[in-house]
Amino acid sequence: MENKLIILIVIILGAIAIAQLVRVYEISAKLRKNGEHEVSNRDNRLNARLMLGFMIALFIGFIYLMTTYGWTGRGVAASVEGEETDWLLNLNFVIVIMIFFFTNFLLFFFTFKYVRKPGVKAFYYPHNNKLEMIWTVVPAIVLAVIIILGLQTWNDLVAPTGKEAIRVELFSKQFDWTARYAGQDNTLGKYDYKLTTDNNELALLTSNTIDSALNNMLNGSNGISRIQKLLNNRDTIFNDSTSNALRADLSRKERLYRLLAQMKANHNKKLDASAWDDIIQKDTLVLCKGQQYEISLRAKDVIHSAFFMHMRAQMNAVPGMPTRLKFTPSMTTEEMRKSKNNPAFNYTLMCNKICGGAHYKMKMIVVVKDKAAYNAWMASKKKETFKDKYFPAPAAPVAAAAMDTTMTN
Ligand SMILES: [Cu+2]
Repeated sequence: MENKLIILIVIILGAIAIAQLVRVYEISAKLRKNGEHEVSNRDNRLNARLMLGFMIALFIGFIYLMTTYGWTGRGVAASVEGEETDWLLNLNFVIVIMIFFFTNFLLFFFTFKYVRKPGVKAFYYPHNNKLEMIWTVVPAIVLAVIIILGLQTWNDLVAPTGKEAIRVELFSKQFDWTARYAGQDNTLGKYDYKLTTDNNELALLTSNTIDSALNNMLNGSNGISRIQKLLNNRDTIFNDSTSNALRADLSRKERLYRLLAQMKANHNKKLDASAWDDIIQKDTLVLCKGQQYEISLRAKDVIHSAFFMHMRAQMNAVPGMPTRLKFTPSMTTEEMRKSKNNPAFNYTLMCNKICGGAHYKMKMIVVVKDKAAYNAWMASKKKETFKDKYFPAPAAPVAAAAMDTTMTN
């Protein structure tokens, strides 16, 4: 606090000092009886040389930063697709840096070279078609090349993956990620938000989860039966706002109940298997080197964005709008640790959309293993499928908190 005050005072005093200096200069110019617009030859030449000096300092500083912080400061890409993206970004950097040097050289060198000289009149040169043509056509071509290459890379990145890609879903909510592997059949089970219950956080769609959601809606602690009972109880008198709220809640739940009943009627039991074998994984996302992944993104509440910085992959997770991204890890965590000379390094998945108060800590550790280690890890998860986790639960999985989360969606 005190530091800030001192800094503020210094800034204010500095501004006053500059204003005073300008005043002094103006008065002294008046005393010398020439206007301040008449700059002496000596001043002009000094300024011209300073321009040149500034240019050299700017270029040296730029090159120093580029070499110290490593070209673009990104480090190596950790995915096959990321290398492509990096190549494109590097190309853009090369173009931008060339233009940076060229235009700044012209700006400062010309101010130096064409400094005002006594007796020399400025050359009047209003128009040149050829020049106009050059500085229109050349940037147009360069931009076209950048855009076409960019579109190609983008199309590659969002093109559907083949069967060999492993399907993983990332479920995002304030403020964490949950990964769901497609399991043995490599097909992600379907889901519907209305099926959200305590032991089915990802709202996966199976015959059992529909039954359980129906049961919950009817007999849950805040279910339809209880609200009806409350409203019909003649011993209790509610004020208007309470009874209106109860009635609104009841009609919403009845509507949801009808939708769930419809879902049950239309449900194809054959779909159950694709959901049962899914593996739900919190905290750590484990991936296999050299294996392509198709990552589907889902958001429960607000827009999040899955950002795999080292894989150069990012995609928004939007409520109600399925999105996906794909990449193939090309370096294991161990290899990256060695290359960075940092034994504590870990890949991370971070949320890159400011999604609320704890956005900054919405992340997941990503571990890339080689094939053997990955397969061993997968094998260890075999008994942790959605089915394994769902069925040890009590037969009627109704919990007080479940109702609330279901209903506020
Ligand atoms: Cu987020």
